[in-house]
Amino acid sequence: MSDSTTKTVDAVIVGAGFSGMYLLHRLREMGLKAVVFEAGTDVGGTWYWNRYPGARVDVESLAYSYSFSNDLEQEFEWKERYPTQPEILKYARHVADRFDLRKDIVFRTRVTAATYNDDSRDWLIRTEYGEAVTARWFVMATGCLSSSKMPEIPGLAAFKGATYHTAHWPHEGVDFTGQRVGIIGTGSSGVQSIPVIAEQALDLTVFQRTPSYSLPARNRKLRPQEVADMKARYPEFRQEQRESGAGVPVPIPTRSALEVADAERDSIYEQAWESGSLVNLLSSFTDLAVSQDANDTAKRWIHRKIHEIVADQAVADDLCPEYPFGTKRPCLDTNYFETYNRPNVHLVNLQRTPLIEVTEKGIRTSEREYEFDVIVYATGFDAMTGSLTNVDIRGRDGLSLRETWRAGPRTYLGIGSAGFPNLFMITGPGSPSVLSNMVVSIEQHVDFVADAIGHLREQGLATIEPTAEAQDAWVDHVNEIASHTLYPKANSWYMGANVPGKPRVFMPYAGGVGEYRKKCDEVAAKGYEGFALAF
Ligand code: NA7
Repeated sequence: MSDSTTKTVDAVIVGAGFSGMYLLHRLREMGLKAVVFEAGTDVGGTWYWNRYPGARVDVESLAYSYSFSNDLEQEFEWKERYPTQPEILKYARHVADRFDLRKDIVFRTRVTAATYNDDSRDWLIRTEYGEAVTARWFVMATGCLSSSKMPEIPGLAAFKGATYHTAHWPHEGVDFTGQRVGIIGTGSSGVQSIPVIAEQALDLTVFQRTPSYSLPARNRKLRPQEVADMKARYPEFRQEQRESGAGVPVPIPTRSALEVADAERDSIYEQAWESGSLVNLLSSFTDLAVSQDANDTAKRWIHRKIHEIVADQAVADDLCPEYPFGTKRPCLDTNYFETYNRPNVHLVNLQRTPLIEVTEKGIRTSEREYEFDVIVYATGFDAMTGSLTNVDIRGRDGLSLRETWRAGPRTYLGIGSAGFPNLFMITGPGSPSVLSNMVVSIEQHVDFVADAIGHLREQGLATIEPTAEAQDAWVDHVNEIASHTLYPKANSWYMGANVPGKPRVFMPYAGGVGEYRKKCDEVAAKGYEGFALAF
């Protein structure tokens, strides 16, 4: 229930990452009063929290940036091909300053609950401090990788040394000099941080449950001419991004991996490997994502590369993934596999010797106890749904989002969920989200949501909510597309498989950014078809 002390705004946005910032800007331009709640002390979202050594984005800076302001595009000077976390954070802060966003962002404040009131058609949003705000529009701009996850092993609190999670890295950094370090996790955060930690630490032991496919980033300083060229053709490039499969324009493959001779196939993989672009490798052929035989060619080729780089062939064997290439998020690295040639780096294959517990002194596997000064958890996230279900969201008649999604997330377009009027998700499950350049998908969702709100206001309408039929059809469509791919074959966070007890459902939409945008545009053009709009 709201009371006289409850503040009222038009929109409450949760999260001041790339989504929340742009949405705040859009809504303000439309004349709405919006407030953003952000748990961190600054903007940046994922790039605020993930400060671990070596953290970088795996999409090129000139493509991983907002397109909504030509002035912003022209004035910001990216320094590196794949920017570091500090550079991306600098960009986010620049955007916040440039568009004067901070005045409507409440930092250090976590939203804990949100309840829809069917009479007033408003949401009542509560923060951890008991503060309450009512708003007609409630937007979860909480990101796909923001609810971090510790491993499910006994004794986590027993360890007497220092403990860090890559997603909650201390702002002042960590000095590993002279330290014996253990790291659990070899996803992107592990793959990026392991080479950097290894250079400093006395000794680094990597605990690997599943190996990652990883490609050398071939990062470098941007050349002034390429920056100038891109700035000159940004409008055209942005359009290509929007129409592409993953928000990164690449030539569309025309041939199956199985219809070319071995030597030619190898040379195509080699070129992609040398280019330092994941999308190039993923789109080498038409069928890597759908045919096991085609995918096996890429898998075998990458295995060969790993065996060429890693001197100890038994270690190389352990570093070779068995699941199909691309079905878990592949990584982009700098000297990852090379790091295993260092004498101070050791790999523990948890598939052979599983983790048993964390002890006072370190980590015990089924084989032995390892002693450390520091343990780093690079154990990832309760991805895509965690940050949504962590807030106690109650829709019509007290319907709980957490309960409704117990068997897996159900959305229409990854934007809304039936039973939750005026609740929007930015890059929610059921949208291309994590299978794409996030900034491209974020801008598309923010524009969709802002336009929908504008449409409702123009028409004097109060609520928008997916119909159950449209939602069921969309969920079926998302599943249908996934079922034609190899994605379900891996135990990935796309499938919820990294969180014990989480339902195994392929969460992102694998139909591609361009196709998805067309669908959303059609929905909007037909007066928000599939949504019920009401006075
Ligand atoms: P990821 O990719 O989810 O990686 C987490 C890693 O931690 C992965 O290797 C996991 O093994 C491992 N893990 C998680 N829980 C455990 C337990 N209980 N025991 C042993 N090992 C465990 O998260 P990241 O932060 O690296 O990257 C997230 C995304 O950020 C990335 O995909 C990019 O999009 C950017 P598993 O594979 O589950 O067997």
